[in-house]
Amino acid sequence: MGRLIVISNRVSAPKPRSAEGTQGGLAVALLAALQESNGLWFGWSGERTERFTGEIHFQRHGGVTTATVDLEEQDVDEYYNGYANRTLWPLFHYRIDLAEFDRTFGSGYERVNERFAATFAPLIEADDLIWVHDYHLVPLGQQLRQRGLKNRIGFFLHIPWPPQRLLVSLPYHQRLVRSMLDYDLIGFHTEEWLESFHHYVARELGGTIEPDGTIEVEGRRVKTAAFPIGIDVSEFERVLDRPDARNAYETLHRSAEGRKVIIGVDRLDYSKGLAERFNGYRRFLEENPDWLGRVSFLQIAPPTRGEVHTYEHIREELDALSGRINGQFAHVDWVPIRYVNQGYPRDGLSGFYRAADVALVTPLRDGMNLVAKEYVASQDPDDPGVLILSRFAGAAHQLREALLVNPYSKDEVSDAIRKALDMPRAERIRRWEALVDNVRREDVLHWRRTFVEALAKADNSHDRAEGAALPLLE
Ligand code: GDG
Repeated sequence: MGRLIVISNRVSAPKPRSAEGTQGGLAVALLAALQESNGLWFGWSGERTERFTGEIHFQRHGGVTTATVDLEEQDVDEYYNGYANRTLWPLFHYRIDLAEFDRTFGSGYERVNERFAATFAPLIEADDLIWVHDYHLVPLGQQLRQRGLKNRIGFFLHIPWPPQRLLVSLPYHQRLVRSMLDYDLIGFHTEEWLESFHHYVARELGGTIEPDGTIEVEGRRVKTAAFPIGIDVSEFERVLDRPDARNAYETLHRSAEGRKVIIGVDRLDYSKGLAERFNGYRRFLEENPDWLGRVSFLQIAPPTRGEVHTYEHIREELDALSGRINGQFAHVDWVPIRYVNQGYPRDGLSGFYRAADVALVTPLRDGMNLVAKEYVASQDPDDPGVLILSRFAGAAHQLREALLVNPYSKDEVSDAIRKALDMPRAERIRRWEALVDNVRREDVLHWRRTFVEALAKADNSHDRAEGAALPLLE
């Protein structure tokens, strides 16, 4: 087998040992795979340039080469802020009300995908395995084929795949999905997203689906499957012994002054259901006066993608809502919600998870949700906390022993909080053991290995001749 080539919107360069604790599990898993095969990681540098030149910045650390390009302001606006984050992200999270359809976004998206392909194709060798990531780069495989690449190319989607009836509201939806037929393997987190994809292929493209997940459209055969992502469990377990994790644990534990602690950790994004969660907690306080003063909810919500208007709106909404709840219930010596609008280093986060009796992970829709798994991995086996999880997170398919809730229902969230806070230790241990068993078994290495193995085995014997990409219909 040749090298592994990872292509994603942003590249996570290997960090020096001292900063390892700040590297995400996904990056760690991919970097380990890249190291093993002396591989390359391509993507956008995150920098803007006046004119796109295609100049590649190479960096080499610990056996991994990263290669990045700068993008023009207009590229960033149309491809990243536009089509990726204002069209595909909301639509794929079932928020058609927030999706913006603008033809300049679509053309900017295709232009950047072409630019990525043109820049990186010359660096790829014949036996390299290529793994493309996420909704920013859906048509990249097709662009690479058009440059004559016959390698095995796989695509993994980190967010949900929407139902066919929603997806058809995207102008040129067929053009987008047909571009995926140039991959050899397409992966999703769950059977649910896979099923929605199959449904679309059958209904809109007249394709057939074989029992092993191979789809066939107009003679093109592509293997499709679910590969649920996991976390780097051993890293999470190790972190808990580090000073920063211990300090964070102590700080939260001490500040709770004997009260129960509920935690939420989410990027500030409308898909995470934060307003609904706050309202669920408020309902809990209204219905359970015996808990007033005995519980404290810490919501950590670092802002992301600040340039997008919707994010300003959600920020204002949450500021107002947390203020109202505190205004309604707080005493001089107790606030019901601590809403923190900043990020924390990874080690600290683990300590916070460990100190919390309950985690509220209630996205309205989520491809997987790693926070749920991180919380489970950080618990004390003798006295574990309780996970309340949205049934609309991909993770709910694996974490069946969590308290599963409909995140839109204040009543269900309120009842689950009560149940979690009252749950006897024996039940907490029983549920946690089942959860952690899954989190350990299906960890991030398992995810990476199963995807790469499936890609290495994928059939790409059919003609991948130059220019043989399917014609675009629209
Ligand atoms: C996408 C999909 C899918 C959060 N706050 C801090 C912090 N985080 C870290 C968490 C976790 C990560 O960010 C968030 O991952 P999620 O999976 O929960 O959600 P998305 O960012 O939306 O990720 C998702 C994922 O891709 C992987 O495929 O699961 O469905 O939407 O790791 O810990 N990390 C630090 N400080 C913070 O304050 N250090």
